[in-house]
Amino acid sequence: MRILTAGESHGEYLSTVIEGFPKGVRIEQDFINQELKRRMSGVGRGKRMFIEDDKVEIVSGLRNKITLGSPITILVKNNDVKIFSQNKDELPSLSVPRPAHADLPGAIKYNEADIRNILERASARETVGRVCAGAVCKQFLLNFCIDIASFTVGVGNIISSVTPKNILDIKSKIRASQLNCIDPKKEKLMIKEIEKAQTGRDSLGGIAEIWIEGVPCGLGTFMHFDRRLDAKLSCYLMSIPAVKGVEVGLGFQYAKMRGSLSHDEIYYSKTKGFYRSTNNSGGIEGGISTGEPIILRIAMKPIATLRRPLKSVNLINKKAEKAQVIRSDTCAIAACAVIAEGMSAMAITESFLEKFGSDTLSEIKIAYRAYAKNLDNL
Ligand code: EPS
Repeated sequence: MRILTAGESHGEYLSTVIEGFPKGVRIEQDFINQELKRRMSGVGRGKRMFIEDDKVEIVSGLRNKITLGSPITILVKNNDVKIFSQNKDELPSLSVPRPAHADLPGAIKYNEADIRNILERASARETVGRVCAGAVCKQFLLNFCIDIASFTVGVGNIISSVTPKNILDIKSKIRASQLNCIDPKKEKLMIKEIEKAQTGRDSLGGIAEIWIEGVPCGLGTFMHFDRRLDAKLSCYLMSIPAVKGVEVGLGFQYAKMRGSLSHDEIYYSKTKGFYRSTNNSGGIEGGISTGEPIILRIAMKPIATLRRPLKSVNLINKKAEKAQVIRSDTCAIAACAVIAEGMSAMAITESFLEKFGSDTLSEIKIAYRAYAKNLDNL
């Protein structure tokens, strides 16, 4: 499976092409729209979210909602269109880069004096396409009872230590949250923190946790570095704009602990087969899924655009100037978590298809059942 996204932040459409996706999978457009709606929500999002009404048009790859095995093309129309492929556009050029954004390295790399030509593609608006692809993958995975959820762990230095029981628990708790959070007490403080940053014309990052349940033991492999499941997941999560850290299971905590106190001991029972009573590994050992829930964490840096701008230098005259102030979010960790779910769904689907084949859902189901039967007989 290959996934391509295209489109500029203020171009006419954002588009996604999914190639190599199995034939015979039912895809509900409403499911994708729901995921897009989740991506737009969360306290701290900017004014653009009130302008857009992200909804998909699926223009290839489906017949009567069922995938044909041909490339799937998904379009999302932008409401805030300012650059047109034909006519002269309405956007002013920008020449003072924002620290921490792609502005300066992008302008240098592409020998560009107008930062507008860099930021239009570097904008996190591109993640609309990823959420679309993720939502398609999620619907494939549900055929095998593989489900994905996420929650906000922290905003700035307000960190929740509440651990969910399972995905059902996460889903029921985030329903009432304005920040994709499972800890109502800490959520209040997180919202206050965002409001303070808003008043101070500042920005914030955060931490989110992603849970993936139902993955059988055996996805990914140590046989080659790029097929390790943890490597693939980390790569996909790290590719989300503003993500600067990824942890699998205990992650950085492992480094402070002894093996005797940190490794998941192995048990066996006739009903469960092999199992662990702890899951510090985050459900992946040796680059292979263990069958336990996969647990990942991402750290997002504060949004790069500040309304109280930082020091910068004008690209044209090289004089010191304050960075460009443009419309942006104050905090987007809740949205980032939804994007992370989508990226995780892509990575798991790729590894799943690698193991069980990729032509048709019915063939994949046969291969999966045969493998699952073997697991039961262990
Ligand atoms: C975003 C759309 C963008 C930004 C934001 C996220 O729209 P606009 O630039 O028109 O306000 O609000 O992008 C960034 C944070 C960024 O750094 O580029 C979106 O749809 O998620």
